[in-house]
Amino acid sequence: MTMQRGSEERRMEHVCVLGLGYIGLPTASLLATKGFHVRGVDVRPDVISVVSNGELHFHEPDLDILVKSAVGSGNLTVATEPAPAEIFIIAVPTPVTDTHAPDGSFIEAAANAIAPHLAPGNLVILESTSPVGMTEQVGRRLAELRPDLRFASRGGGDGPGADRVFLAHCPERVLPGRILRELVDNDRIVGGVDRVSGERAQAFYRKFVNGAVHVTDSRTAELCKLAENAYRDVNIALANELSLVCDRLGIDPWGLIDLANRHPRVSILRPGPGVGGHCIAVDPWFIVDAAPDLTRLIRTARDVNDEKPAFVVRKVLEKAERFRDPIIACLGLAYKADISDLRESPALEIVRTLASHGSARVVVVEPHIDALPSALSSLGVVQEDLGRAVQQADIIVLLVDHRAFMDIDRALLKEKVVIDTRGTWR
Ligand code: SAJ
Repeated sequence: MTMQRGSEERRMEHVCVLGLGYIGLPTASLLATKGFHVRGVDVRPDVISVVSNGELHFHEPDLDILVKSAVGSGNLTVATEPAPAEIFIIAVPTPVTDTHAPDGSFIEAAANAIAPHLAPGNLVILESTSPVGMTEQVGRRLAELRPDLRFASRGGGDGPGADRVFLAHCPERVLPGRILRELVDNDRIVGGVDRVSGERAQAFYRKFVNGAVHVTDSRTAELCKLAENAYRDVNIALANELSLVCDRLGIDPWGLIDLANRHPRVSILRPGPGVGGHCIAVDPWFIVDAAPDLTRLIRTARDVNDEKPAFVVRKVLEKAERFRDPIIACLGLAYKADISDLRESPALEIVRTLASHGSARVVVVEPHIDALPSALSSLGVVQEDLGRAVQQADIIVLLVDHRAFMDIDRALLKEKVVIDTRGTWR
């Protein structure tokens, strides 16, 4: 018995991680430093070449050190193709289509890629945020491609037998900017397609997670992740809606919310220029898509948050009317503070709309990126350092509360029109 458990543990040591992005790369690197042999896979050769040199293709605090040590130890190797392993982790993007339906094509491509390498007893874990039912769909796809194997299925045989391929959903929950800490410390939700799949996935996560690992079924785990992000979106929508009311009534929204939050059962988030990133601005749509007739609140929250950038643009243009050839300095492009990620960024949308309006010269300060995206440079937007941008600007729009903008000498702002969308300089 002991022998058997010992050999099982040894077999569990090879992990193949599909997708070396914000979740896959930290996960693969962490596992490699925790005694697993990890194959990291990405379809982009440029990502493979950067990571194989122990470097990063995006910014995340301290991740460079972890990746270097994982690659340097030889426990993390990277390639564009998967290899046989005991555990496969799928961590690829799940965007929404133009009609706000979930796009599972990257997950399907990952399933297609691992299918030839699967063997009885393997565990396939879907970490990508997924619409309800996706983990089972991955199982069905794999079963089509590998009719020679048995796959765990809901309501299927629940015996302990190691002869089938196990399937679980374990949604990632880490906050960009704090990924390494949260990867280890956060509780995890593990949803098995059947009971044994859940237990196997739980045993795996317990090897490197300090938080509790809660087991449920795959559909509950899928909806749980979506519910977490929808909760945050709805809360931010309340803050953003209050900020519009405050603007009309001449009240400081951040001060108001600070006071309201002194109530022991009130915890309103912060209003801002809108909600960005690849998670909160996207995932609530998966719930709406699953039950459009039941999700008025979630949908409205999405609309409220999506309309906030246009409100900011109107405010800026109103102020710009006072000047003949105004220069607008926009501080920050990322979707939130102290990161370089521009995905779904409201700041980017605001800068693009202001620049396309054509009535002002727009300069941008974004300390976390080297070059502006072509969507902005093609409109004549230029990047400046903070000092020069502030000095030449008539209007300063603070879009992201990067630490770099906090300690600006307030005297420099005195003669300027300042629009602070984050309440940073209050
Ligand atoms: N934002 C506000 N006001 C706030 C908080 C955030 O306007 O008070 C804005 C941010 O500026 C940003 C957007 O919301 O544009 C989203 O930022 P975020 O920090 O709330 O969340 P994400 O998208 O970076 O990460 C979220 C996290 N989910 C939750 O906190 C419930 C993270 O734990 C998830 O792992 C991640 O989504 C994901 O990958 O799903």
